[in-house]
Amino acid sequence: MNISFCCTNTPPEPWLVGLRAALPGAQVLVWQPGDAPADVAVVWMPPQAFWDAQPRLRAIFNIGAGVDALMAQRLPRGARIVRLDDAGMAVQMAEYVCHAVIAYFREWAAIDHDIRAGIWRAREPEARADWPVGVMGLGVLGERVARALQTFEFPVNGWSLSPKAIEGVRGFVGAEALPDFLAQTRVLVNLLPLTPATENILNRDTLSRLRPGAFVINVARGRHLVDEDLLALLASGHVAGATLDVCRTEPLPSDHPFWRHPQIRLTPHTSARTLVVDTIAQITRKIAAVERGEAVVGEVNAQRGY
Ligand code: OXD
Repeated sequence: MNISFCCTNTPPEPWLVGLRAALPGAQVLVWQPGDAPADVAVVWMPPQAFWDAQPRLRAIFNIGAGVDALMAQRLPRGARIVRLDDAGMAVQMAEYVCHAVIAYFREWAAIDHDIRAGIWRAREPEARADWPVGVMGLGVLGERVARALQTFEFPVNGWSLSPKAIEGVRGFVGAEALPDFLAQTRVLVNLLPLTPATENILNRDTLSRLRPGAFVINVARGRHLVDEDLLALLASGHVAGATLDVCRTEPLPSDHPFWRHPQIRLTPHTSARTLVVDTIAQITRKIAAVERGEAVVGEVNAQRGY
């Protein structure tokens, strides 16, 4: 079996070493133009030229959770497309989101501000019932986040495109349930896949429906959020703060207002990193399943877009 590795912004060495050790019968190469076509591709944002040189791929493994960039390309027909599912990302996502929610709930920014000003002042505890967290997108990562938030006893609601039952999480399904879901949300956590149906879903209309003084945590894709609408709602006070791990353009252009906005906390797309060892173990298992013609978790439905 020939495996071609074509991952932008990813040092290839640990991947080659790991894949060769896990699949000793396979030839694993970093793709170069002119290479013979491969049977399996391991990719992250490859150029279109890569796909155009792959007439016989059986499977494509995306080493990230989101496949929106792939879905925008012309892919070889007949190849099964598989995204990472968990592989050590879900726990990272849960810790990132819980950290952000708790920082808002416990008013850490205001406490820091007081301490720097030499003020020793404890804040009155707020009722958790007034802090319902709404998780948009209940895939592997969303479900783990929803469960983790429950351990801190926040009321957790979930919104998804298809029904998803998670114990203790009140589920809202589909477009008609969205206004109701938003109206009950104090902290909005976005973990949706990016598709034409979800692009710009965080906009003036939807964000205005959140409870006053809401917080927004976007850990999915920058193109879910209309930047100017968030800025307007922060200015009006309807949204009190935002934690953004993703931006429409990454790295964020240096003149973008998000960089220096006092109510925005930015991180450089770091909420859940791909872990090489866990990912290789998962890809190895899934290659074996694909070769046996079995179903694999995380297989992308190209029609649906995720
Ligand atoms: C992603 C990832 O899909 O980092 O954004 O895995």
